[in-house]
Amino acid sequence: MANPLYDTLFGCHAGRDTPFLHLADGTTISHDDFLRTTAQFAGALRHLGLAPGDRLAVQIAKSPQSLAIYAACVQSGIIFLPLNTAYTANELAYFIDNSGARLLVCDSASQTALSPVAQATKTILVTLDSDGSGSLRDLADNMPDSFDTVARTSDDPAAFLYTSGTTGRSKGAMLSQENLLSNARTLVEYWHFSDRDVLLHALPIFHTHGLFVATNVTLIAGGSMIFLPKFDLDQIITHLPQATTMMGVPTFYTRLLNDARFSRELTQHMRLFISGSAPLLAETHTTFHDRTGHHILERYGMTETNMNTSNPYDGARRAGTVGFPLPGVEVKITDATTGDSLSDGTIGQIEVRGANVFKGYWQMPEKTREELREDGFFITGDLGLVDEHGYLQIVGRNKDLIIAGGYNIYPKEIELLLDDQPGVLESAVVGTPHPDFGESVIGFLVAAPDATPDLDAIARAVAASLARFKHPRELIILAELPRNTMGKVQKNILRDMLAGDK
Ligand code: MLC
Ligand code: AMP
Repeated sequence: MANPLYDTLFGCHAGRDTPFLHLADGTTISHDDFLRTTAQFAGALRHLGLAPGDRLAVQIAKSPQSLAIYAACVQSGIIFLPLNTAYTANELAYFIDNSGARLLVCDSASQTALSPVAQATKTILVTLDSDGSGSLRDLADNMPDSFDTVARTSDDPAAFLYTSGTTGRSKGAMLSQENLLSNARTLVEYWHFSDRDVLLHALPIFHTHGLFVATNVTLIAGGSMIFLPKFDLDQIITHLPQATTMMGVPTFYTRLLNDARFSRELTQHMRLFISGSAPLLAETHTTFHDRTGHHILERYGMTETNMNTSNPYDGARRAGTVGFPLPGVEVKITDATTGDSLSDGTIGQIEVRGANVFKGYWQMPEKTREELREDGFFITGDLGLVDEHGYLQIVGRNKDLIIAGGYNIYPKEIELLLDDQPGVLESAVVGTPHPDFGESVIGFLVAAPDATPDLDAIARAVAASLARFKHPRELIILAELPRNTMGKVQKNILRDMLAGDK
């Protein structure tokens, strides 16, 4: 094949007038219409001077057009770099600079804020709004609705997804065509997807879950998606009767369970509910089954690896577990110090290997070496064990990470900013249980000698710099941070303090 990812996801649908996207307003976009739009965008990107291997960054609202930009990148060999719409201009500056993106596509509302970033990095800036208008669309309108697909090999990079690290510096995970393709093919089979499936899609498309799992799986299966701009309870309830499957983060399921309209009748026709990106409480799994008769299928993945393990489609879906290694994926539990494999039932670090595992971090060979072993095993940073039934259980993390509503938040990034604020000597950021988001962010501060930190001013500084979902929901001043004999901050004590407050 000339371009395996394009041919398998998109090209094979050429000429099909079957529905691909069902929109909230009742209109439908066919596979063929979607491909024509894709070709026009690919033409526009070439017209702007982008060549295969260039990076294209997008920070735009979810829409059929924004999905077509992804397809256009695949068709023209451009590396797709989607960014969370909540990121501030300050956060974006780093991603653009680090990736060397040639083009940035943004909403017209953020054009003024992002112009200086684009100028400083010599990046071309174009707009595309959720209603489909914008300077990129204007350009695309003048392009032919067919495009000669650029040849690529399976090893060529298809996307960079940025993921933060324990040092506070984000790393661009390089995902090849093969990484994406092998995983999506496996998932189609494992979860029994077919062209009869209609996936209720309310996830963002700037992360692995909404883009590479939900979208790629639907495309390979030849099915369609009810493509909602975001998670909205009323919209989900309205559209569920037309869907056969849904994928979501645990917050989706707890919110649905909190709504009396979410009943057995409403979900009776559904084939499958899938959860991932954060731990699904065993209690949510059980309550969901009691209410609907469905066992949510929980799976485990990450940005660097796509999906690693999954509960079975036909066998028992066990609450509190993430199931078995997917076909073609090896999972082992190792001792964090020696790297030796541990026996079943013993907690250790989770390592994975397979065609799904990424190629490394963009221009960070040392970081890559720290996490990706020479033999191909990737050290996930998650801690787990294989239980007596052979199912993988994730029991904790070896990395300092908070997951809120399926978004990863690295405390270090927030601590570095808090430490810089006037009147602050040092800080520590921890996650605390939250009924809706799973976890939420709390900041602890120690005042500099004879200083009184201005908490309002600090909150304003945080707001200017970091996406809203990373903001500490509370800032607490302490006389000192609890430390062990090695001088390491004992975050477990801080978390216990918060638990004691309740
Ligand atoms: C929004 N807010 C959040 C938040 N999302 N706060 C913490 N964590 C989040 N995830 C804040 C907003 O800033 C706002 O704050 C308030 O909550 C309400 O905002 P909203 O826009 O109305 O929120 P809502 O639309 O309800 O979004 C919540 C959500 C959304 C859970 C539906 O975050 C979501 O779709 N999450 C999915 C993330 C995802 O796809 N992760 C996959 C990563 S891939 P205020 O105070 O201003 O009101 C991965 C690999 C794998 O992990 O295995 O899949
Ligand atoms: P990300 O970097 O956003 O891809 O997040 C990946 C992380 O999400 C993993 O390393 C896990 O810590 C977590 N994760 C994903 N799926 C699950 C799950 N089903 N249960 C628990 N944690 C999960």
